Amino acid sequence: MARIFQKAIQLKSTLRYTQVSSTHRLALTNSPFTIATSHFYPSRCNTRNLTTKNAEGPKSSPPERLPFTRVTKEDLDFFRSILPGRTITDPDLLESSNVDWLKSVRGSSEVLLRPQTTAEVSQILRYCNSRNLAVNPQGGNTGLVGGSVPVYDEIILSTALMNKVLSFDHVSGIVTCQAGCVLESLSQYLEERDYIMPLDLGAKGSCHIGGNVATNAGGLRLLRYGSLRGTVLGLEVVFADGRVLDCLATLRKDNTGYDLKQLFIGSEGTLGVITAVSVLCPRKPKSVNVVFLGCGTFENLLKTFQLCRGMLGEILSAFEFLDSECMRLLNTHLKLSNPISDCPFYIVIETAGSDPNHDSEKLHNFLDEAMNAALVTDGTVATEESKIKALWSMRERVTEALTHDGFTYKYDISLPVELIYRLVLDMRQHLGDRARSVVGYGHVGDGNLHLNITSPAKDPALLAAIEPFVYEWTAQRRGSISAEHGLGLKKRNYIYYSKSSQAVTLMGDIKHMLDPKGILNPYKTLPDHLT
Ligand code: FAD
Ligand code: 2HG
Ligand code: ZN
Repeated sequence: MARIFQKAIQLKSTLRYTQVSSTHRLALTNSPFTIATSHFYPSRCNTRNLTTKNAEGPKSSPPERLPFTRVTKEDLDFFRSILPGRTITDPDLLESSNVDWLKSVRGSSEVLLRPQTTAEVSQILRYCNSRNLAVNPQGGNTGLVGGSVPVYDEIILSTALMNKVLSFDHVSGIVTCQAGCVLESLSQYLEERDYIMPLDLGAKGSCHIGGNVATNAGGLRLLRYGSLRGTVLGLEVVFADGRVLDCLATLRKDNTGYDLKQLFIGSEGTLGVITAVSVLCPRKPKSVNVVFLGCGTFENLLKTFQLCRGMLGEILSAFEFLDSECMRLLNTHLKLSNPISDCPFYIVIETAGSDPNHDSEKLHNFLDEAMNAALVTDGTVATEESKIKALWSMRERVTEALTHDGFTYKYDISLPVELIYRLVLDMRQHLGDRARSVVGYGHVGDGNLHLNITSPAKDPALLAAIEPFVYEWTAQRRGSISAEHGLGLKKRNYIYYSKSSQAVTLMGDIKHMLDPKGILNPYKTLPDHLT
């Protein structure tokens, strides 16, 4: 490990090897962050694609409660009869399911259902549909757009007890499991069998595979293994009326008709409840290296990315970045110290391959080249698991650090990669000293920027300065206003910045066909006039 950098040091003295001494796991527990007393609602919208139906633009006021039935004692009796001991009505136990991870959105559900089987999910939905009771599907509740918690009194249907692995094929590496398997547990299960999940993200200790599929989560390995749209081979889904759609294929190739599972990947619980998933998993790499580098300019960071793709090729598994403002928040709020010297930008590169010598050589050649071209100014490398984790935490824990900085306005933007940091610079200039912090980090390899802006408290004037500026900036460059987190409650009315009115109308038609009463995750994903 050190050898790579020792050789590098001989070539360029500015780059040094630093020992990373400690590891940190993401704590998805209570943060001192204040819970907003009302929902967060977007205030404006571009009128670029608005039809006459919504010509006034999205409302800043909360959506009104739709006329769903309120849960009665008879309803509770029914739920208790099919889910004895798993029908939760104790307000203390319901508390954490009513509030999102960011503590920015709160619902007031009085019932949490914890089914264990697909048959139970089917019974619940058939009943709710017949009674016109609204339902909020919930996985690990780590979603960042307010989609995972009720808006009003929707019944929460949790997949927490649907956590069984159903089968694993050692030859193909295809795992089939229930939707409530926690991503990290699945990863451990697979690693014991010499495979890994194609997906990894900072919330892995809490998020469920069903929630990952429902949000089409991207994460840290998308650059290497592609999106869940490619690696999910099959799904089992329960419709709003209780019918079960069995698309739980375990085939890599199947062109018989429409690929229906794609409708549910990224549908955020609005079209059906995902109850089981089959996923194609890569082999566990025999050698993993993580490099943490410092860069003087974003231009050099992009050049490093290009060089890296060319020289590391098939062993490159992640290329992530954070700016110096993120580093400041990690230092201040989480007491994580910078493993290298201070720089405007930091890069986390991971390689994963099958031959340690071959990978070392490739990495070493790449680092030589990056230093000789003066693209990077400092760096450290890790091959040992605990040190790898410590370096990754510098990237994975930025979201957590932000929750300690104040009220956070989050933007998850997809753009041509050369433009991603320009938005951060323009936003800083646009806001002047009105924000506490304006930070940029994300998945460079995927052209995905996480722009986060904090203020001491919720600040409507600041929000009005950020939006619609951020959405217009993105739409003008044909970017996406939600690269990987989805639209949920918070972004639903901004969909027209990234999708044509024809596309949104078709989405509404599909929603109506699969869930005519609109009981599944109402007020989410689709704009108000289609929910
Ligand atoms: P939840 O939050 O419970 O739900 C999310 C949405 O999916 C909701 O609309 C819900 O109704 C729906 N849903 C959940 N389960 C089902 C189901 N079985 N059937 C139908 N609908 C369902 N996202 C990324 O894309 N990349 C990242 O790198 C990333 N990093 C994160 C890091 C942190 C620290 C945190 C807190 C979040 C991060 N996220 C990231 C956000 C992300 O969307 C998720 O964490 C994850 O995919 C959500 O899974 P979950 O089980 O928590 O779903
Ligand atoms: C990440 O990549 C997540 O770390 C979270 O997608 C991003 O908090 C965010 O803005
Ligand atoms: Zn992300």
